[in-house]
Amino acid sequence: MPDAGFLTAAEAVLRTNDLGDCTRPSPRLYPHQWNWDSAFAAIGWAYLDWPRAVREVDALLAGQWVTGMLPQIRYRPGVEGYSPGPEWWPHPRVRHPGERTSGMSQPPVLPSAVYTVGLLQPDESVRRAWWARVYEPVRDALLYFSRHRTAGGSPLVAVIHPWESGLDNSPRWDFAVRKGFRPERSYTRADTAVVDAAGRPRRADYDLYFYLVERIAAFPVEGADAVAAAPFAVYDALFNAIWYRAAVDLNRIARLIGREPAVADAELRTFRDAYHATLWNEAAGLFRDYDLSGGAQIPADTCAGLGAIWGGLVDARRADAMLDRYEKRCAGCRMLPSALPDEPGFDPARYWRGPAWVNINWMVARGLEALGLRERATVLAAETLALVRAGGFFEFFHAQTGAPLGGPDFTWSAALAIDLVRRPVSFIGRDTPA
Ligand code: 2M8
Repeated sequence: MPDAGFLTAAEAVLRTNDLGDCTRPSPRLYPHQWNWDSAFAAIGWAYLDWPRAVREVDALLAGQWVTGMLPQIRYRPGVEGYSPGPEWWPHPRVRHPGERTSGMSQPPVLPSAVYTVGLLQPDESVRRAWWARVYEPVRDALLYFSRHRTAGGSPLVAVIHPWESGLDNSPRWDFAVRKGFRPERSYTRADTAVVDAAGRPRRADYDLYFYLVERIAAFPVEGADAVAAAPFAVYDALFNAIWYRAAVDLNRIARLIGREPAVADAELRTFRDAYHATLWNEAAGLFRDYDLSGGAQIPADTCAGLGAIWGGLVDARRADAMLDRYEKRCAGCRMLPSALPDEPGFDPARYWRGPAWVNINWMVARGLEALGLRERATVLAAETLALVRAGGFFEFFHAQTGAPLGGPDFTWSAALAIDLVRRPVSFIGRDTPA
């Protein structure tokens, strides 16, 4: 498909999912507003209709909690067909009464998205005024994690539900599924009525998900003691890399609007040191996740280990070597499989256990670009666009055949494809405002 037709098709996906102020991830599968999906959506909207990108961010912030937490899901009133619905979260501590949300968060992509969306506004005064308006709530959302989700003196942020990681059924979380937790109440799944169950998490995964929902709804996991005692508490390598990149991007905004840095340089250095000391695995040549209850790294290699490239937590040499090694281990795969085929638990067609995802590719490609690894970034961006051009704007793609899988008309697949076409990776430097 030539670019014009491709961009028109991508725009049609965003318009299909446009609910006025927010964009649902996919028509029937995900009918509410999701946190990192909306951040990616805002980047796509910024090319089509800049004020609409601003509305996307405002809608996401409308669900913010008094603690600063930005929820994983902001429920749309009266919309059914997703489980768990708002009835599983009876006491959302929202800033704006009447908002219904879930009680956990998701990877903090928003600050980086706000930075990018701002840069796509050509009028500097409009850009700066918008950044100044959203700066504080966006900063609160990021700092929520340092204030409430750390333990044992480490600055790394603990994720307390697989859904918070965004990579729900990643083989990294199998150790927790194996513990056999089950919720007290029975639950009904809605997802497998909409898409093929072979591409979704299994029943045992969902038992863990609902068990944790019940727990978190009853006792929020906030503060060092609660984090340390939580049934699921991990330092996710991708989530923490996204946090770091978000802090750096927020500091860039702060500088451009004349505010103090959101996170001081010394704190960033401490965070970076802890990230390397806790999560680097020399034998794998990759970062791994860390289980707080087991007090050890989780022995599973996945795309999350490449998150440091997006985060800017590694230099070009290290990034090059990490990717080289990753690619060698997935011969015969379409890039980037979300889990490695030589690992137990790999499944080329099941959600976050193998298939390639546009958002992961996009983050790694943009990270490579920022490190000056333009050739690698260009190859990955081209592979990503090739998957979408051939298969359509689906949720994910079979790790080996590239066949489109999961939900159709998927928002972030379209939004980030627009970004890759409109701002090719080779144009590094163009995003730096004068
Ligand atoms: C998936 O997660 C939701 C729960 O949050 C689900 O399976 O119902 C994940 O892929 C997540 O990363 C994504 O944000 C969400 C909506 O696209 O779907």
